[in-house]
Amino acid sequence: MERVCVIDSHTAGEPTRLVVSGAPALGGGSLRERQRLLGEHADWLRTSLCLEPRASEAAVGALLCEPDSAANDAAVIFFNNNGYLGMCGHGMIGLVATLEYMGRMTPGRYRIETPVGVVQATLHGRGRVTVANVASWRFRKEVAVEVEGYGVVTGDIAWGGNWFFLVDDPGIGLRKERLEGLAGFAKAVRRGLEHAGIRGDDGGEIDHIEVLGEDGEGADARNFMLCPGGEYDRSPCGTGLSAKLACLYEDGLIKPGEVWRQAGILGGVFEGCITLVDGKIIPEITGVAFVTAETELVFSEGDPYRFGIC
Ligand code: PYC
Repeated sequence: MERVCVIDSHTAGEPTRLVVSGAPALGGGSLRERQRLLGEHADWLRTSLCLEPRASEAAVGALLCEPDSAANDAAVIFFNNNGYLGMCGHGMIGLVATLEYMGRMTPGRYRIETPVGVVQATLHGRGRVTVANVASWRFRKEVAVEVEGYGVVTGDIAWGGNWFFLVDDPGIGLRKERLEGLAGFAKAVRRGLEHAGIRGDDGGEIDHIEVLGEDGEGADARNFMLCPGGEYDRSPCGTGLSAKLACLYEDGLIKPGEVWRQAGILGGVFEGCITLVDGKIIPEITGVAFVTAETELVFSEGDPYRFGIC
């Protein structure tokens, strides 16, 4: 087994682990095809990077790839402890900040492919990045779902590069001291959605649950985000903020260009606004990432957990 080198960063506390060497060859197919090959034939990369004993289960892995189109600068596949992501906002900020750290990007604007579309990332310098995300929209408003222990709960279903169910805090308290209660509620909501067969408009699973409320510390709102693998997002979640911005715009609560400051459960803030392009909502998310480690993963012969505790 080859050694794999990674560079770690965090964006508002949420880790991103960029593979810089040792990744398996995925051939020259489309990015979606390469994502499929990675999942089917080389999932060891994801499990080794994102699971114990090498990682915190909150880690999002990023594999930098050649773009499908010469019009784009790069392509990336994101993955986590559970599987593969369409897009990842904090991860995109982490990727660009890491490429700056490596001397491979200087301030400017870059077009980066993801399996769900092209995003534009603007590196401002010193790890500060604005991501103009894929088009985002609200699919359904005020969807009622039966949630065990909470009765009927209503929320919106929106796309921000992943599928989200956005629901108000039922009174648990959006504070990190309440993580257990928030996670319990969000997991119950997810089970309720699954049980009721409620999905996104493409039949996609709604695998991110965003619990929202007031911030109380100066931001416009605070969230708790349950990720697909049962972990919570330490950051305000870029794709979740995109989904929220789409809902705010559709409710007439923000105008194009108006800044919305979204705090995550640890208090880190992303700034977001929207622009309209051909009538579509394009969220722009700004945050900062910091590089934390350069690591070489070793796959020791005989180690039963060399590909992670699966
Ligand atoms: O920032 O979009 C995001 C994200 C998705 C999952 C974890 N972070």
